[in-house]
Amino acid sequence: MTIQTSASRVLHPGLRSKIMSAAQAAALIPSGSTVGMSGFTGAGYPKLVPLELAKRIEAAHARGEPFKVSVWTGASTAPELDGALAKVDGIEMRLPYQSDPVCRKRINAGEMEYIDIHLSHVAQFVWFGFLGKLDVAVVEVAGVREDGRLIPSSSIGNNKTWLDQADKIILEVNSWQSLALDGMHDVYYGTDRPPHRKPIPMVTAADRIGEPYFHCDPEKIVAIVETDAPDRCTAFTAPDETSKTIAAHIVDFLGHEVKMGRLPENLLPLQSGVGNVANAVMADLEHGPFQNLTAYTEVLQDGMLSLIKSGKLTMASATALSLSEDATKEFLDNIDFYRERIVLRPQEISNHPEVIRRLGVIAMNGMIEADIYGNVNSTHIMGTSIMNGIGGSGDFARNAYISFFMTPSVAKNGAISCIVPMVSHVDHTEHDVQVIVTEQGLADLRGLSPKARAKLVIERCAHPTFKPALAEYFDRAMHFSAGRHTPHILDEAFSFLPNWTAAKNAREAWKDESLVQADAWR
Ligand code: 0RQ
Repeated sequence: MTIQTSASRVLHPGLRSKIMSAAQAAALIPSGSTVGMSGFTGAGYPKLVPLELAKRIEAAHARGEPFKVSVWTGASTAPELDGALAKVDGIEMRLPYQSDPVCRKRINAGEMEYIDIHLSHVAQFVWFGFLGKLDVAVVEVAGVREDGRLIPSSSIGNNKTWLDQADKIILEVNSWQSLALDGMHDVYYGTDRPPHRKPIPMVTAADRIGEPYFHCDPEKIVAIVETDAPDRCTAFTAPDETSKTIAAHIVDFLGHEVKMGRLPENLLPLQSGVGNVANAVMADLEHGPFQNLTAYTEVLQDGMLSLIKSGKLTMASATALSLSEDATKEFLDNIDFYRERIVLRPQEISNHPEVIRRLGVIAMNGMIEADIYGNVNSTHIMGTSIMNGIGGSGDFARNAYISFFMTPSVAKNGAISCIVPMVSHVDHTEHDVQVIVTEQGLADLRGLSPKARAKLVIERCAHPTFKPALAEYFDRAMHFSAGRHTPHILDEAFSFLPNWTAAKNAREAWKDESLVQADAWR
C-alpha cells in the first residue's frame, strides 16, 4: 500500500487541495459518528482510512477514553475495514451484511450490535430517516473527473446514498482500480420517496437507466486520500462432489421446466448467491444445454465470470464483483470485453423487488438449514449466533419467478442435519421458498400443502442418516399435534440441534441459579 504522489486521478482542480494522508483524514471522524463506508463482498471498500481510524480508536482506548463508531456499508468488506475496527472494539453498531470472523465473534459475544437488514432496504431506510443521521461517508472511487463527478470502483453498493446523505465525505481514490471500469456502472438517480415514486424503467437485465458516475457536492468533501491497494480476493474452493451434485439437480430441474413450457429456452435472468455451492451451480451451467443466458444478481463470483467468458452468459447486472485472485486477473486483463457484458448498479436497484418481479429472476441462494415445511434459516447457527446475514437473499427469494435454496444435507462432517423439523431461526418463510436442493435430491414445493411438502423434503433432501428420525418425527407429529395443518411436537421441534439433550440437562441443573441471574439482567 503506498500513498500516490504522481499521476493523480483527482482531476477536479478545486479538490486537489483536499488531498491528505489517511491518518489526517481519519482524524476528521469523531467518536460517536455514524460512518457510511463503501464496500460489497470484498470489493470497492476503503483500504486506508478505516485502518488509521482503528489506530486512533486503539490509542484512545489505551488512554482510557471511549471511542466507537457505527458502521454502515453495502455488504461484507475485508480485514482492513470490518476486521481492523472490530479488533480494537471500535464498532458500536454494524449494518447490513458482514462476514468478518472478528466481527462475528464480537457480535456473538454480545459486545457489538448488529442489525441484519434486507440489502434493498438499507438506502431507502436512510432516506426515510429510519436509521438516524449519517455523519461521514468514506467511499472508494476509481477517479475524480474534472467536473467533480466520481468514477465508481469495483462495487457500487450504497455509495450513492452515502454521498447524498452524509454531512462530510472522505474519498479514497484508488489507482489499483482500473480506469477502464469507466462506463461499466449505471447509477440511477430516479428513485424518490413515496408518494412521489415512479416506476423503475428497466425491462431487461441489460438496460441502462442511469449514468456512469456519482454526483457529489464538492463542498462536502473534507478529505481525499490516494491509495493503490487491491481488493480482498475471495478464495473459492474447486467445486466438490456435493456441490457438483447439487448443481446437477438444479440444471436438470431447469431443463425440465423448459420442457414443460414454464421457462424459455434461455431461461430467465439468474441470481446466484454467495459461497461455494452458488459458485458451483454457475460452473455447472457452463457445461449445461442453455445458451444466451442473462443474470440479474447482486454479486458476480468466479463461476459467473467464467460463464460470460464462455459466451453462454451474454449479459450480467450486479452491484459488485467478488472474484478470486485468478478471476480478478482474468477480469482486469480483458476488461474491455467484460465492460460490454457487465453493468454495476446501486444495490437498491440490483435488489429492487419491483425489478426482480418484473424480470422473473431465477433466485439461487445458499442456506444453513431448512425445515420439513420449507422455512429456511440462512443466517443463524443454533438459532442464536449469527453467521453472516440475510444479505440480498430475501430481496430475491420473495420476488423471484422461482426461488431455490440449497445446502449440503449435512454439516460438520455429517454430525448435523441441515434438514430439521423446525428451523431454529427463520429468514425465509415457507411462502417464499419454492425449491429445496441438497446433494440427496431436489424437492419442488410449488403447489403443495404443508404436509405434502414435509413428506417430499424428507424423502428427497434429507441425508440417509437422519431420514428415519425425521420421518418418525413427522409420523408422531401427525398423531400428537393439536393442529394437523402444520403438525409439530413443539417440545421436540429443535431436538435435531447438536447437544440438544446435554444443553437441556444443563438448563435444568441451572434453573435455581438462573432466577437470581435473570433478576440481575433485568
Ligand atoms: O462453517 O466455515 O466453519 O466450516 O456454515 O457453510 O456449507 O460452506 O456454505 O459457503 O455456501 O455459505 C448460508 C452461510 C452458506 C451463505 C451461507 C456451517 C458450515 C460452514 C458455511 P465453517 P458452507 P456456503 C446474495 C445472497 C446468506 C446471504 C445470502 C450465506 C459455514 O450462503 O451467508 O444468501 N447466505 N446472500 O459448516 C451448523 C448447520 C450448518 C452449519 C452450514 N446446519 N449447522 N453449521 N454450517 N450449515 C449475496 C449477498 O447477500 C451479499
